[in-house]
Amino acid sequence: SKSISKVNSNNKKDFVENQFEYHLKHTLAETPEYSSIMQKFFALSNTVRDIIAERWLQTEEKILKRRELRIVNYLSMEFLIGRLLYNNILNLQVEDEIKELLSRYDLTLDEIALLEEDAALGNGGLGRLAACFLDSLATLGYLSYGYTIRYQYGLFKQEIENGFQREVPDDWMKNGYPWEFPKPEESVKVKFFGRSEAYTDEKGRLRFRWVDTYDVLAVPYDIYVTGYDSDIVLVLRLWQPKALNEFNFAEFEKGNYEKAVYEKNLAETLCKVLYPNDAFFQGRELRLKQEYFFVSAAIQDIIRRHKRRYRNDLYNLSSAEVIQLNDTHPTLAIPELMRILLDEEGYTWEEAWEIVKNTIAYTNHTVMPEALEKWEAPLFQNMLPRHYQIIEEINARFLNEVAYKFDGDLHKIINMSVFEEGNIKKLRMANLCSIASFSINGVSELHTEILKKTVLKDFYEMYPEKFNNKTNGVTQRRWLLECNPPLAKLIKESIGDGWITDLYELKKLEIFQDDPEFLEKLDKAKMWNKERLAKYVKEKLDIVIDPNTLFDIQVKRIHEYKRQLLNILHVIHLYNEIRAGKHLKVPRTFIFAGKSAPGYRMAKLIIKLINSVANVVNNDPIVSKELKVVFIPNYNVSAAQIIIPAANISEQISTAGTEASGTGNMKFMINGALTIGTLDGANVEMLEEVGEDNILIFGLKAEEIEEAKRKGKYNPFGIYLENEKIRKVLDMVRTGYFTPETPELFEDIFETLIYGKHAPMPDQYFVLADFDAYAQAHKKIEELFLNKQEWNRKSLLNIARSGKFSSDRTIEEYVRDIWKTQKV
Ligand code: DL6
Repeated sequence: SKSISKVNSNNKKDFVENQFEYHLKHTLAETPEYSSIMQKFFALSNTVRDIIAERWLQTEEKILKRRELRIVNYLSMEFLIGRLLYNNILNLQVEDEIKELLSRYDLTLDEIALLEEDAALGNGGLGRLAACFLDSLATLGYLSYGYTIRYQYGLFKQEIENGFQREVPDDWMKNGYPWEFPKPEESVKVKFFGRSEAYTDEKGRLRFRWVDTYDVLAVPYDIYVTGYDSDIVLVLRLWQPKALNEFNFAEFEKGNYEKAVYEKNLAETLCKVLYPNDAFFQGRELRLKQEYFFVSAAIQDIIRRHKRRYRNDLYNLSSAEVIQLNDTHPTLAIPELMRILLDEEGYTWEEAWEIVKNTIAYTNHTVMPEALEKWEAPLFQNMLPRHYQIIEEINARFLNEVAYKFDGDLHKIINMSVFEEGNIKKLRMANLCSIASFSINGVSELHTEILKKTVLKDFYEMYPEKFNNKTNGVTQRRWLLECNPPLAKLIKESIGDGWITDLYELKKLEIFQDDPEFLEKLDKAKMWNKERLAKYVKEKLDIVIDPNTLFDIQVKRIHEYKRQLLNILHVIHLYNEIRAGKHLKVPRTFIFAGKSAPGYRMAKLIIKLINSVANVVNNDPIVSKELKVVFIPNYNVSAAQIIIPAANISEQISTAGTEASGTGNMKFMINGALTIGTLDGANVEMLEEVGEDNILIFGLKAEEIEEAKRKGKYNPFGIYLENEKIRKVLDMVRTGYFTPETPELFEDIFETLIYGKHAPMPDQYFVLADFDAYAQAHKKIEELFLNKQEWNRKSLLNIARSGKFSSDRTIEEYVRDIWKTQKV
């Protein structure tokens, strides 16, 4: 259409109107009058997409011209990006024009935006962090690419049936997805299985080639990620597998029927589904295939791009490209880059290794042993024989260095080797990453310290200079500007809008801490959010919750270490108190949401327990007047955007030393909730920023937990016997008070806590040890909430002092210490 000219601030309105009509007519073949609201959603998305496409063309030009800029490549199995329409509209600053356009059709932007499926290409914190990083990279103006898989099914949708979690497939692309641009001409071939063959090249050198493989094509689908008021976009490249050969007649002729269709089946199954485990490693063959598939495609892509930018020279790869591994899931980038440099580009081992170890950087996101990736050697060697061989060589050379550096210390050699010997030999991916990366970082100060002292201790001794901390952050564009309109408006009116791209600007709000009028306005903004959430709960669950009660919220994946159990046991205790006539000083609504991995028995039982307690509490005519419990099903990014702004209290109560950082904690803080939390992950830094009067810290510290474990003296059974409140609560759980129809249902919870059933020790997450301190902290919350003005003051200080927790700050630190690049 003639309107596809460059959009600028003068012609935004016309551009938006013209393109919207153009897309209704020509893309969807519909008239404005007869088109459905869904068709209007697509027409609008296409309109926004037109602006984005223009930005991409500008960006691409810069990539080719500004050759001095190092490009950031963020490799991640997960990008939990959520909905994009409203986000893009805000970033491109066309909100007013679009609202005006829609009003002519009697539509609001809110109702249109709701039609978009959440792209749930991630499980939780790790995937959402990757999405926040893209937002910050684009906003700050760093040339970058995200690489992942185009999962056909995102993370399952959660339904709650009779209190139990039920998983429903998430067919997120069923209506089509407006934000991707297929780029089939940039497809690459990815190989599996086969064998490594030695040969002598024309110069008489020994070389290897990978032969007799099964191959699939990796087809890229690009999502251009916009930044706030930014001229550039970045590329989130999703790889889609496609069969190269639908049917292999040669194999069929030989009677190898399975082989004849193997490649087709491989392509079909590879990217069917995202593994739904958060912080838990399951050594499945398909998962390894997924990891290799997207990593191989990404590395080939980076090399192709680099050759285009530098006319075939790869020597300078590490100064032009940096590859950040989001946890160990993309570790295969290391042997894959080696393989290409050695086998396909003809570099020597020393040359290739020099390039690899200056290009790759590694972020660790967990110290939990069950989350660390360890692949069985036979499975690995069979699927990736050439990579296995390369890893053996990397390891052998590395162990020589270890022996030299530590005087042949056998313990060090055993601990640091990529290979863990045993009944089944295994490959430890964190070790390979630590060997091959030039940077190793944790995601909060505490976590990085724990890494240096425990999981990666020996690597820290060997390469202290590689270690650094990068405390996580979240993007204030989504987690304040987009999700909390009344608060964003209030802040803009009082201190301007500098905070949208510099969150430290919020500090200026401190001048209002003793201004009753301002605090009143802050309270009103919170009330708006609480009312919105109450409406949402009524619609989803048909439960009435009162926005005047204190909203106490714990939303995150359900995991024993995150201790939703501690929260619900405390709720039971409050129920007992009320029943005994000790009324709450402040009526309270406890809100939970989160998914459990489908195979995680204990987490699923905890969901059922929360729902069973909710059922009893909410239907008790006396108790329900002052206490309500709700479990909101299907927690995802969009639900979080409604839930988090409504919180008065944010529950961040993981066992100290287990949560690497947390990012939900930061989202709540930015939205004015007070945190009740342990000294774990980034809570420690939140305390430093906000001051101890404005946060409720309780419970054992990481070193106390460590020591209790080491000494083996922790005795939860003793606590159960001595502490009447706890005993009463646990006995109710154990004997079926909340599920009289199935009285034994929760016995396992009791036995895990008291006897260590299915666990390495009784109550391994120290729920009972922290119970009293937690209950005390909750008492303090009640007292504080009675003084509304004082509460609002603390809420304001939480907002004002949240500047550090912007992902913009995190990204600037990655740039300064690791990526060493510059803005466009
Ligand atoms: O760094 C992002 C996020 C942290 O905020 C959470 O504390 C941490 O649990 C999570 N880690 C994982 C580990 N997955 N693996 N492997 O999801 O990372």
